[in-house]
Amino acid sequence: MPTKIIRSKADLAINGAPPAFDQPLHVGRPNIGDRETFLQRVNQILDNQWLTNNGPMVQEFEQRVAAHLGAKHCVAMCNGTIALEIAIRALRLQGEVIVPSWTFVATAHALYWQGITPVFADIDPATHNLDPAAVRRMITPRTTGIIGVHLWGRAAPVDELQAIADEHGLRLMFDAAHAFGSTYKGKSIGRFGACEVFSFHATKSFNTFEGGAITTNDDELAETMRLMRNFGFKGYDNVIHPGTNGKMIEVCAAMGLTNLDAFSHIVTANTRNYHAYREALNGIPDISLLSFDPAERNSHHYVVLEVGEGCPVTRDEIVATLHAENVLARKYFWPGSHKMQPYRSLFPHAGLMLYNTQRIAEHVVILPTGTAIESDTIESICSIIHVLVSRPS
Ligand code: T4K
Repeated sequence: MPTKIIRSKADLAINGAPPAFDQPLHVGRPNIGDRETFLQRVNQILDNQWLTNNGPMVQEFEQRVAAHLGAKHCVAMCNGTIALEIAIRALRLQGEVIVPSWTFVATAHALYWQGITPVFADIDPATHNLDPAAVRRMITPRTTGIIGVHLWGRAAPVDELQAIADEHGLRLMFDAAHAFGSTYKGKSIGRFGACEVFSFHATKSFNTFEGGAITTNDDELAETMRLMRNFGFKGYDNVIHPGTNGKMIEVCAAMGLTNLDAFSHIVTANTRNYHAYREALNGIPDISLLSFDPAERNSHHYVVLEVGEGCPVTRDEIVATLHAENVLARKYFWPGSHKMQPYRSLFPHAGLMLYNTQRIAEHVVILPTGTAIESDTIESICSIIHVLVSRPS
């Protein structure tokens, strides 16, 4: 609940007034489904005495997620980053792989961690997703694959990227960490490329505490990834493949099953919040919410505000003002992966090819959303921004 009404600049905490919120308002408070149902499932796990290693909850979770997304296989994992690493290995990527810089740094790290060079391609400023023409420019004889990211839950240009991959004999996979519940041309994300990788981290609209999954329609690939996530074991004492420990535990699957039951409610709350922000921010010069194709589904997990050059205040002034009010807006994914280590040192000139990425990185703010955010909270956040950009009275 906001603690004050903000009518003038004197009411802003950055100017000495008390903050609008007693408690920090985070961008990604976890969405939690029915607590009783979750606790019943946890009791079941304890009664079963089966806590991990492909237990019954994980198997049920995989079946339900695969059915939900219309994918043939879902291989549940301990988190999205390990899932990316396993997918990258299973596809035998090596040398150079083209990725956006404008994503969470895990996309690039999952490659670099395995001795593969992430080559950053620029984005389309209208969608924040990979620009196919930029991808073409980054292909070299060492390129083996492309990882498209469905940023903010909007599908990457799947068909165009697939055409480039086919033309050059490259593998294509997707980082779908933001895209659970999203569609591309009306079909659920989770069925495209060689495979797609989800994150079910606590802050995602659909969470399993920590967790992730790879979905694919390729039987052989699914089998390889199942081996890889469990040290390469095929039955007792029989290791037939190199592997790691990427297993999802039973409690995480229980959380996932419970949140899957609640998923439509979560999406409804996020969509309502998105429209409330849109309406309340209307009329501010050169401030806009990133818009999405209404014909496609999106869980509106992120509320992405773009602060243009024509806005009377900068993005950083907005962030500082909101933080003073206890609204912990984030600058995801500033400054871009190419400016984070080790990439900044390895590729100091990468920015020359990343004009749109660098520009967007200076202008984006992510605002709080999720089931815990009420409409009066959104009104209060937006009134802070309105007052900040208003001329002195
Ligand atoms: N690819 C992409 C495109 C991704 O976005 C991500 C993860 C991955 C791959 C890798 O998937 P995972 O390996 O994570 O499954 C967060 C998340 O840790 C990360 O999962 C997510 N993307 C990224 C976008 O955001 P931080 O460093 O911003 O997290 P943190 O701790 O600052 O939390 C974010 C907000 O949520 C804060 O305002 C606090 C609040 N919060 C957080 C947690 C953990 C809560 O209210 N409760 C909680 O339990 O990275």
